[in-house]
Order: sequence, then structure tokens, then C-alpha cells
Amino acid sequence: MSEELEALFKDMAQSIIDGDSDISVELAKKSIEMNIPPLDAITKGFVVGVNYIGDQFGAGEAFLPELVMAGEAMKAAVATLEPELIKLGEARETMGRVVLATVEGDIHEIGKTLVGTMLSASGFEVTDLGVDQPADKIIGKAIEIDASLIGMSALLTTTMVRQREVIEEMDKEGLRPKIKVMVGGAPITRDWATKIKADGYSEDAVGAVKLAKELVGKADA
Ligand code: B1M
Repeated sequence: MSEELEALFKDMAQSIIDGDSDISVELAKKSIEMNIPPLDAITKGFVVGVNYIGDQFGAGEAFLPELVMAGEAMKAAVATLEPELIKLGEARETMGRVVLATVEGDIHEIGKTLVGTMLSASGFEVTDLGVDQPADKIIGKAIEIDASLIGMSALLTTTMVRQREVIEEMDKEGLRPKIKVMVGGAPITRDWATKIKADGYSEDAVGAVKLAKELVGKADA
């Protein structure tokens, strides 16, 4: 990696740590001008900063206002890069409809939105319900739009159990295997996904696209 690129990624991380949306957006724009792949900017730059603040918060060394500002700066940077992510996809074929949501009680949206953007860029028709979504809303929307896949994000150990509730409800209503379920989010593991009988788990947005294609039977597309 060149020194210039290394410095840019470092500044990106710092802009999130400082909770400075103006600078994070400016750096996101700079990365576009420099033709840096948008996913690199996110994962090697901005995410490093948000993870740092998350760890500091977890250790009691940063507080809620800092977490909120870091979240806002991260959101603004990812939104700036979103058109570039969409451009990356050269989807010619419709892959199927996906309902995406962060589960009830959980308002973390950045990772979920990133997954949604990547799925859209890859040809999926994504209905993103947003955050804090109860089981009935998620399932109701999937039935309404005849979705082939539900994607659920959870970032809290206290809300990940909601993923299981949605799956149990779907099983009760006989909606599976017609509608497949994919889960993700920082505390989610493959073991958890297996335990709650999800159809698949991915640890990041790129993996989520690959998995979604497999689940709808279009792995080669
Ligand atoms: Co919160 N938060 N937060 N937070 N927050 C965490 C999750 C935490 C780990 C921080 C910490 O303590 N170290 C901790 C959870 C601890 C736990 O449960 N064990 C925590 C806490 C405690 C809280 C509050 C309870 C704090 C409080 O109020 N006292 C509160 C909860 C509010 C609620 O939801 N009810 C809270 C609030 C917030 C903010 C609102 C301030 C803000 C969110 C802003 C927003 O989203 N608009 C925030 C933030 C920013 C974080 C951290 C720092 C960063 C999350 C993030 O955006 N990461 C986070 C610490 C961390 O995760 N390092 C933390 C970047 C994003 C790109 O990654 O979301 O993981 P991620 O998504 C990845 C993958 O996980 C995956 O792909 C994405 C891209 O690679 N993925 C999927 C995600 N969803 C997927 C779905 C898929 C597949 C893959 O298929 C469907």
C-alpha cells in the first residue's frame, strides 16, 4: 500500500473517531476522485475508526455521545460512497426479492444498509424496512412482495434472539423453505445461525451477496 493511501485510510478512521461528518464525507469524496474501491475505503478506512470507538465504548473509555457522533460520521461516509457501490454492480438479471431489516429493539443500521446496497448492486430487489422491526412486519412484508429471502441484522446480544423469533414464526406459518433466511451482524456467528435454523450467515456485506445468490439458487450469476 502506498504511503498516500495508508495516510488516507488513517485519516478516514480518525474522522470517525472524532465524530466529524464533514471530514468523513470530504475523505469519502477524495477516495472517489482517487479511484479507490469504495469497499476498501469502508473496510480499511472508516470501519477501523468505528471499531476503535466501539471498543473504547465497550471498555468504558468512550461514552454514548461519542458513539452517536461516530455512528453519524460513519453513516454519512457510507452514504457518500453508496452511488459508487451501486455502480460496481453490473447486474443484468433480477436475482429475486429480499426483505431486509434490523430486528426489533435494535437501531443499528449502518451494516444492514451496506448489505442492502451491495445486494441491490448485485441485482436483488431490496425492500429495506429499516431498524427496530418486529417479526410480524418483516414476515408480512415478505409475504406481500413475494420475497424469496429475508435478511436480518442484529448488533446487540440482547436483540439477536429476535432473529430466532422471526424464524420460529415463519416455521409456524409454513413459510419455509419457500422463503429463505439469512442473518448477520457483529455478534452473530455461524453457530448461532445453525442453532436458530437460519438458512445462512455471513460476516460481511460481500459474503452476504454470495450467500444470498446461493440461497436463491443463482450462485453462478
Ligand atoms: Co452501538 N453497540 N449501541 N451504537 N455500536 C455496539 C454494537 C457495541 C458492540 C459497542 C460496544 O459496547 N463495544 C455494543 C453492543 C454490546 C453487546 O450487545 N454485546 C453497543 C451498545 C451497547 C449500544 C447501546 C446499548 C448503547 C447505549 O445506549 N448504552 C445502544 C443500543 C441502541 C439500540 O439499538 N437499541 C447503541 C447505540 C448505537 C448508536 C445509535 C450510537 C450507533 C449506531 C448508529 C447507526 O447505526 N445509525 C452505534 C454504533 C455506531 C456502534 C458500533 C460502534 C459500530 C456499529 C457499526 O455501524 N459498525 C458497535 C461496535 C462495533 O460493532 N464495533 C456498537 C460498522 C458496520 C459496517 O458493521 O454493523 O457489524 P456491522 O455490519 C457488518 C457485518 O456485521 C455484516 O456486514 C456488515 C458490513 O461488513 N452484517 C451483515 C451486518 N448485518 C448483516 C446482515 C446480513 C449479513 C451480514 O444478512 C442479513
